[in-house]
Amino acid sequence: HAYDLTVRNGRISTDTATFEADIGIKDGVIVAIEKNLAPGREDIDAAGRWVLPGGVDSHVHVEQLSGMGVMCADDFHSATVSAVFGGTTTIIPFAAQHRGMSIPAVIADYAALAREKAVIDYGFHLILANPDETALTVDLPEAIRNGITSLKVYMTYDKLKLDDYQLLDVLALADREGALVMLHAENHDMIRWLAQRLLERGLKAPKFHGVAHDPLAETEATFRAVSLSRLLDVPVLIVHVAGEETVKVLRDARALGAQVHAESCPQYLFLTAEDLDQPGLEGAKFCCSPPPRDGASQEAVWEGLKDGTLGVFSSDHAPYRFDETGKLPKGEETGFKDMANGVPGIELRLPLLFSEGVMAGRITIEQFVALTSTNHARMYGMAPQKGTIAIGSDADLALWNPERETTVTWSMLHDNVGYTPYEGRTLRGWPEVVLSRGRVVVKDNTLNAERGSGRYVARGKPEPMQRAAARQSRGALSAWTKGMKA
Ligand code: DUC
Ligand code: ZN
Ligand code: ZN
Ligand code: ZN
Repeated sequence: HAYDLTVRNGRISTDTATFEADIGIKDGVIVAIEKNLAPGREDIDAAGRWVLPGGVDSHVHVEQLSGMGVMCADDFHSATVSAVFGGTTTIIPFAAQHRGMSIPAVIADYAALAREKAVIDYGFHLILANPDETALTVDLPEAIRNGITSLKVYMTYDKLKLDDYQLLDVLALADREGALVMLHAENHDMIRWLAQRLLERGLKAPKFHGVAHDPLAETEATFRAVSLSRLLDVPVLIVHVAGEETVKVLRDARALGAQVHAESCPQYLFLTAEDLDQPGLEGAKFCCSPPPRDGASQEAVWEGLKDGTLGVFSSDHAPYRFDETGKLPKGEETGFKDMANGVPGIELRLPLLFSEGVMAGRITIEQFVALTSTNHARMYGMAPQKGTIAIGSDADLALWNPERETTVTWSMLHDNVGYTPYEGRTLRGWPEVVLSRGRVVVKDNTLNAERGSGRYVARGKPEPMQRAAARQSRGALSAWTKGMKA
């Protein structure tokens, strides 16, 4: 047989086109896309199914300690199993430095955990908490050479926050080495000041998390991040965009020619601040940072996803159990300042957007592919190996049944969190068969993949950094600033 496997008679979509064809797979790679292929050693009939590139989730937290010292509920096994049941075939979790930890040791630790447990392919971003001389001159260049070509930095959280001077150091380094900087943009002192006033008044219920993290804290920090990026003409990516005004700031910045990219997540389309306002501590299940906002912000995020202001749609899966090991470290006494920030979403990211985006007519199927897969691969240096259906690309495919209706309940999911913020919603469309490098990993609601069968993907230069190099040779910066960046 010319093919190990064929996927026949499906309706294929990429980020730019939809067509009917068969797909031939050999040694885990797509080697043919045309009608009436010869049979393979095995054949899957995809008639009536939509054949899409497997999702790439470029923002997930796995086996990570939060800034507050709470351990994620998902390890590299449960997280990747949950991902693949939801149609995602590649994840980029974080290797998270906390202050005092050596960067090479952090990366080695996460790499060992993933190597042993992951069932789908993965890369890593580095979370950088301590941009000291060794980090900037030795450790980061080495990590970037090893395929960790993006790093996340924080503008808030006592234990992670970098000041603007440090952020400029990191941007200059990323520019030199060809890595993309991801920013958690919230104004630390605005949040701290508001939280202090709330706590002094005894207001500690989960809903006050949304009050302390005022939308302006996100908007201000985003504008500042944009300005730092423009000062040095270095690309940035703002993660987990929540608010209407923030989307406007980003759109205006892009219109000015700023190299500003941005991400949003399901929680900002499908949840609001009102979800945090519930009896007792129940609202903690919807607590993430930035918090979900209101209907106008949900609309703004939809618009941003449609017009390209928000280029990647990730889960920001941050799995904390609803007990003393996670969201409620102090039991009944837990206040909004004690709750781990983050919600699960690795399995439902694609089904939610498919149902409420594609089936509801808000976005096209090609936009869905771009937002959930192709744009991530390009943004983070994995294209064209990941994120598309093309000859030579990995055979990472999801076969969607567009008509299947599913009412979400946590017990059908495969994470370790114990709840889902999307309980009870009915979704249209589901990825019933999922392939990772030509292996049929999910079929008939059953997993077929060994622990550790996922592979590390050493990532190349992110596309924004490739474009930045070309643009700087055109001299967008003054000679003075250019010299200072070097
Ligand atoms: N930032 C994240 O990226 N995820 C969860 C919480 C946070 O602050
Ligand atoms: Zn497991
Ligand atoms: Zn963040
Ligand atoms: Zn996150």
